[in-house]
Amino acid sequence: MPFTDTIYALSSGALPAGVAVIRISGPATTEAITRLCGPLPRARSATLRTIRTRNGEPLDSGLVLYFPGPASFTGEDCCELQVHGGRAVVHAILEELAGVDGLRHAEAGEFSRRAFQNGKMDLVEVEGLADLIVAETEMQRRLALEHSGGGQSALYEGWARRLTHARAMIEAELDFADEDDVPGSVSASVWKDMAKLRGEIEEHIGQAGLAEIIRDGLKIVIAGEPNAGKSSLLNALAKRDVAIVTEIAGTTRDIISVDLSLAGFSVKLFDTAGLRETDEVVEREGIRRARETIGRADLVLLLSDNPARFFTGEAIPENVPIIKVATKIDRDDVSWLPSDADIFLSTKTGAGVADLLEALGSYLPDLAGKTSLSMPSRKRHVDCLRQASAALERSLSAEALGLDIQAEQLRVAGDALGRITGRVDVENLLDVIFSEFCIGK
Ligand SMILES: Nc1nc2c(ncn2[C@@H]2O[C@H](COP(=O)(O)OP(=O)(O)OP(=O)(O)O)[C@@H](O)[C@H]2O)c(=O)[nH]1
Ligand SMILES: [Mg+2]
Repeated sequence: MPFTDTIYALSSGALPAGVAVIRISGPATTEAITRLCGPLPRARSATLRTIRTRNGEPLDSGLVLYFPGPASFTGEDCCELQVHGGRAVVHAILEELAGVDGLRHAEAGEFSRRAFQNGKMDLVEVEGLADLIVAETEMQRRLALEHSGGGQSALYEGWARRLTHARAMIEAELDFADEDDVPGSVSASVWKDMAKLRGEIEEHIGQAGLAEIIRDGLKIVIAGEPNAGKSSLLNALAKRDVAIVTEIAGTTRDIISVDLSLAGFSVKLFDTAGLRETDEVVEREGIRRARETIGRADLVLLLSDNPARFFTGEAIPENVPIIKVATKIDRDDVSWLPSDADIFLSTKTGAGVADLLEALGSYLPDLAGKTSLSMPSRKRHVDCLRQASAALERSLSAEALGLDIQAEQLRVAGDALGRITGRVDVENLLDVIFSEFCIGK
């Protein structure tokens, strides 16, 4: 159903800026262009125009780009005005657009919503686009591009097509078994492919953890006894003075986190309160929060400035890897043996910090040789994939119940895949049947 409203908004970033891009989409786009910029420019080519008020007063001059629908981002008539990025300039142009009949300011995400509803993008591509806009690391960019560029959707659609094809074969066997053109026992090859498909989906689901690390970052928690040098290490890695450092044991109470980019990955580093028994109410709450954060860590850096006092208590879950870090090695009142810790560092002299970064790098996923980051990036995708896999499994194990029950589960699997992209398959099975065989000759 076409939208009646025409929407506009500033699509580029914070003002002031060298250039600002104002986007318009909807049926009254051409009217808005002619009102503000004179005769309609040639489609899809940048044209320099003066932008004027209804009284002919110039507001600015800039490039006008007109994209007639359906070959546009939203699928509707669209226009981009590239103007000078001053606050007053943009404000005046938006005011002028507000005065054109049928135009209103766009709501958040409304251009993309129209693109989805007009079939220009599917849900995975929309989500990928949102991720691409907020991507901060190289891996986040690559993952988002895989989704926004349609690579992921093509994979899911390919799987959905295989399911449809399998159902068509089964329907053929059920309905036209006595016809000569239907190869006998079609099912054997179908079930082989369905078993293979289930394996592919399961393998794909297995990549979800990696996608989570890329999207949300590897959670590294700095833990240890009070005064071990945890906050000093956070500041050293963040290269700024984020956390308070004092010689008083029990300085840090709240969880302090900083985001780092390490070898293209996002890393979230957490500084925590030193772990010890205490009656002090605020510190006790800090320690409770520290334990909670440690419980959700992907990796713990366990710090101590004394080999005899490495805290290895119950706070760290068994499956979480630990790097033991000896701190303040510049001091000569403590002597360390190589077996006492994994890394030896001093934030005062900077010694060992590079070793620690290298060690952290080895905990990042190894993507060597991976050219595409084809993996489910959201819980929503994983849920649908699990449903598809479970339905496939039910279909494969329902041999005794008959072909029609098996085919029904394949339909359920296909619908689950369709929900990921938002395009539930409504293909006519018979189309497939007739194109594969010449039944009905
Ligand atoms: N000599 C030396 N002193 C250090 C080093 N790193 C930290 N310190 C000192 O150790 C003391 C404690 O440092 P913090 O970083 O506050 O220790 P913390 O583990 O965060 O302490 P809490 O927050 O109380 O748990 C401060 O006086 C720091 O200046 C180092 O590499 N060498
Ligand atoms: Mg601290």
